Amino acid sequence: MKVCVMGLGYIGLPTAVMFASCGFRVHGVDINQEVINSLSLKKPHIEEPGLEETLGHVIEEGNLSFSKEPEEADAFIIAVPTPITKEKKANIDYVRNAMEMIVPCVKEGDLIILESTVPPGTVEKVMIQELQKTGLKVGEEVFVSHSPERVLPGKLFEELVSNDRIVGGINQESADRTATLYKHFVKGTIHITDAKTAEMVKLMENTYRDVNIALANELAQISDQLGCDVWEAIRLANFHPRVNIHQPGPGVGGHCIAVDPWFLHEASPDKAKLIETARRINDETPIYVGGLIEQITEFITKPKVALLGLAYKGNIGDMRESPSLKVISYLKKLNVEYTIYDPYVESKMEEQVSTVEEAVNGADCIIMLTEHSAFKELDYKKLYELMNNHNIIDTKNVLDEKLLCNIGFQYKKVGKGAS
Ligand code: SAJ
Repeated sequence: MKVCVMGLGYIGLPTAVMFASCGFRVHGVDINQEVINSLSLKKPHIEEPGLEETLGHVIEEGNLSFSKEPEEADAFIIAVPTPITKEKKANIDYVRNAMEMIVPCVKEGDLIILESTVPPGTVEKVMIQELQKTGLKVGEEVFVSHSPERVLPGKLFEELVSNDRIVGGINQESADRTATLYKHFVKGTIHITDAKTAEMVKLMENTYRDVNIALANELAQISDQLGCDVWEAIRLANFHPRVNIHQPGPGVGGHCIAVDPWFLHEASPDKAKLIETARRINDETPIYVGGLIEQITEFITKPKVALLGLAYKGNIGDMRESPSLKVISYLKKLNVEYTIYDPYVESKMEEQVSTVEEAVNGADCIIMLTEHSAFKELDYKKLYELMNNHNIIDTKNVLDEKLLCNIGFQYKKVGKGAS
C-alpha cells in the first residue's frame, strides 16, 4: 500500500516517517524545494527527538521518497499549515492548494485524510468540493475523513503511537478505512465520529488549554497585586479532585494553542466571548512581563537585560509565536539594551549570543522565559559575579529561589507578589 503525505512540516514529516517505518511505501510532498533538498540528504529541517535517525533508516530502506509533486497512492494525508491572518481569520489556502494538487492523482478506492487543524466545515466546503472534480462519487468511490493530529512537539514519536486518535469520516466506510490505516502504529484507542465533530474536537482541545492558561495568567497577576504566591495556591487548589488549574507563564506560544481558538471565534464571534477574552489575556501576558522588567530596572541608568529562552516552551527549538518575541519587542520600544541566550534555537537576531556568560556579562537583570532543563543547571554563582546589578525574574517557576537568594540575587517570580 502506498501513502502520499502532503506537507512535510512538524506533523507531516514525522507521520510520513512513521508510515514508512511500518513498511508502507511513502511519498512526501512539500512546496518548498529547500525542504525537499535537505530531506533527500537525510537532513530534517525541523528538530524532533528520534526524527533524523528514523528518517535516515527509511530512506535507506527505499520506503520514503520526496518531491514537490504528489504521486498516485492509495491514501493521501494532508498535513499542511493553517495559519492565521492579521485579522485573526483562518487561512485555509494551503489545504485548498494541497487538494487541488492531489485531484489529478486520485483514483477509485482512494482515501483522503485531513490532519491539519481547520475551521469547522472545511471538510465539507473544501475537501468534498475539490474531490467532486475527480468525477468519482465522494463517500462511495473515494473516501474522506478528518483525523486531527494531537501530538506534542518534543514527544511526537511517542505520542503518535500512544495517544488516542479521533477519526471523523464523511461516512462510516471512510472512517473505518481511516481507522484501519492508523491502526498500523496507533496503540491508543481510535474513536470514530463524523467529520464536523472531529473538526470541533480538535479546536475544543486547544481552546480548553488556552482558556485554562489564561485563567492561570490572570490569577498570577491578581496574586502579584495581592502579595501572595500563585504557584503555591495553584498547587494546593489542584489537590481538589475536580480542579485542574494550568500553569502561568510569560504567555502562550506555538502554532496551535495561540491560533486555534480564533478558528472557533471566527465561526461564531457572538458566542465565543470567553474564548476571545482568554486569547487576549494570553496575548497580553508578555506585555505584563515586559512591564515587570521595566519596573525592576526603572532606577538603573542604561539597564541591560539578559533574556534566557527564545523557544515557546522548554527543551525544544521552536520559536513560533513565542512570548519571548513579544517581550523583546517591548524592550525594543523601551530602548533597553538586551542580549538573548537559547541553546536550542538558532535565530538570526544579532542580540543572540552563544554562551550564557556572554549574555549575562554586565547585565542588570536576567529574565528566564523558557523552561529549558539546561537553565536549571547553570552556575548562578558565576553568573552573579558577571552581572552589574543582580535582578532575576523567573516567569516559569523553575529556578531555585532559595539558592538564588542565598547567592544574593533579587529574585522575582511572576505571580508571587512581594508580601
Ligand atoms: N503553557 C502555559 N501553561 C501551561 C501549559 C502550557 O503557559 O500550563 C504554554 C507553553 O509554555 C507554551 C504554550 O502554552 O507556550 C503551548 O504549549 P503546550 O505544550 O501546551 O502545547 P503545544 O502548542 O506544544 O501543543 C498543543 C497540544 N495540545 C494540547 O495539549 C491540547 C498538542 O497535543 C497538539 O497536537 C498541538 O497543540 C497542536 O498541534 O494542535
